[in-house]
Amino acid sequence: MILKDKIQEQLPSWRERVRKLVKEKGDVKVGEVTIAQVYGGMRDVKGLVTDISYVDPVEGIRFRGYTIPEVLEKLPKPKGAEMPYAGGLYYLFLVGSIPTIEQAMEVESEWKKRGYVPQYVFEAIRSLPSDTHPMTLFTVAVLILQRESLFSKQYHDGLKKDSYWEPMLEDSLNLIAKLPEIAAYIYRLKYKNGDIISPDPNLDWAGNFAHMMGVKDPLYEDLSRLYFLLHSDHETGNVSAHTTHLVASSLSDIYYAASAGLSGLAGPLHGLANQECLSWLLEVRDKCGECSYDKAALSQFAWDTLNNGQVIPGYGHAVLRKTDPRFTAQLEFGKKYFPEDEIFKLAALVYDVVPDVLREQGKAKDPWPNVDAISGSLQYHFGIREFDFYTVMFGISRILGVSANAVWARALNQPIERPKSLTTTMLEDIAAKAV
Ligand code: CMX
Repeated sequence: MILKDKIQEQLPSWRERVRKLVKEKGDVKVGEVTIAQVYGGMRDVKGLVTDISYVDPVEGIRFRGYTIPEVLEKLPKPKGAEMPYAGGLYYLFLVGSIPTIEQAMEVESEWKKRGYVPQYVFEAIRSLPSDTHPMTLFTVAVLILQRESLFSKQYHDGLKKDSYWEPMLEDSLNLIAKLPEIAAYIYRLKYKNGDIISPDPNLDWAGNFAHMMGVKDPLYEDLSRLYFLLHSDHETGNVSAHTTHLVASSLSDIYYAASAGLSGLAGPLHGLANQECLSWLLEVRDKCGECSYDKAALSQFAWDTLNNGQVIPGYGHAVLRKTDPRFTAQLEFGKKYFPEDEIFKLAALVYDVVPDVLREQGKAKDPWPNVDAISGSLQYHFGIREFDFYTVMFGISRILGVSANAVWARALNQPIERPKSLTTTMLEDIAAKAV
């Protein structure tokens, strides 16, 4: 299998590189940790490593060294499409180089071979109360697939440590292959009277999701490709990625680890912000009517939100200090295809207004939009108006990134994670000694 062969080729030199660095330079300091960081969510503490993506505070994300516009330009695309195959992106994540179209298609066909979703997954989804949040349904589905884990079986059969990554890769491919069908099933069950659409074997992984969602406009296939690419990976310090990494570090398999990551993604300060953001836009429209296109009225609405003690969803970031390039890529998509769409226009106008408001308020370190500020308005345009579902789409995409990281973490035998806690008294003592 192409991904396994390509990783295998690189492994000896990667293992040697890491071994040498830790053995010869293991005592070199990477940074210092302050009391504010200990109490402040470990912001900026440099304590993780990944070679798959890097978030530069000013420039934004790079996947394997490539910016978002470069990735969009260079990755192979289906005929007639403007957005790349997710299979090519996964190849880039795992192998580190831009694939040829044949290589991207090999990953796509691996997913196709592994796409069968066992009946018990659908039964479990159906057995939960009908008002269960779609993220809960999705997370449960990923978790119960754990009985399929090859890693767990092989580990208990005595698999050697150096080979742990191989069933981790198999599990990751098996899981990813099933995600579009599971997610679309949840959508159609909850919101379309259970009128389920079967996968189309002729479509790529992301295009098939669009098809199974039941959106007739062919442009939605390209939006799905774009969406899954943009939300996939953002270093390993964010909540969903870090949770997945932490759980997998105890040698839990990818089903356990990714379902834990999805639970973190479901929080309103993380992935759920995309649904909150659209609710906020619709509230603006409903309360202001025509005046929602008036910058002064919009600015006042933003101030009202802040004065109520709420955050403006979709704005701010723990690492970024400029407009998120993932926001820009979606803004350009909307501008190109439906610039006059009512909600898209509003989201674009909010971008002109909210950064100034946040700057004036002076609290948020980053007043600029993040990936969530606009993604919902694009979905809304295509008729996906059930906000609760938006984070599920983020989850499909995020599993591409976290699983690729999990494969490499296991290939490099990264150990169980266990940072050290202190008490407040200890911190006070440290502070007293420092003055
Ligand atoms: N609106 C209002 N206030 C905001 C704000 C926003 N969009 N962003 C930050 N702030 C406030 C914080 O709440 C914090 O206030 P307190 O000091 O009263 O606690 C202050 O500004 C400083 O926060 P920060 O250091 O700039 O930001 P953090 O690193 O703590 O948090 C984030 C980052 C994303 C959680 C925050 O900007 C936020 O809540 N944004 C809105 C929710 C959102 O869009 N989340 C999605 C992020 C992307 C993703 O993970 O999907």
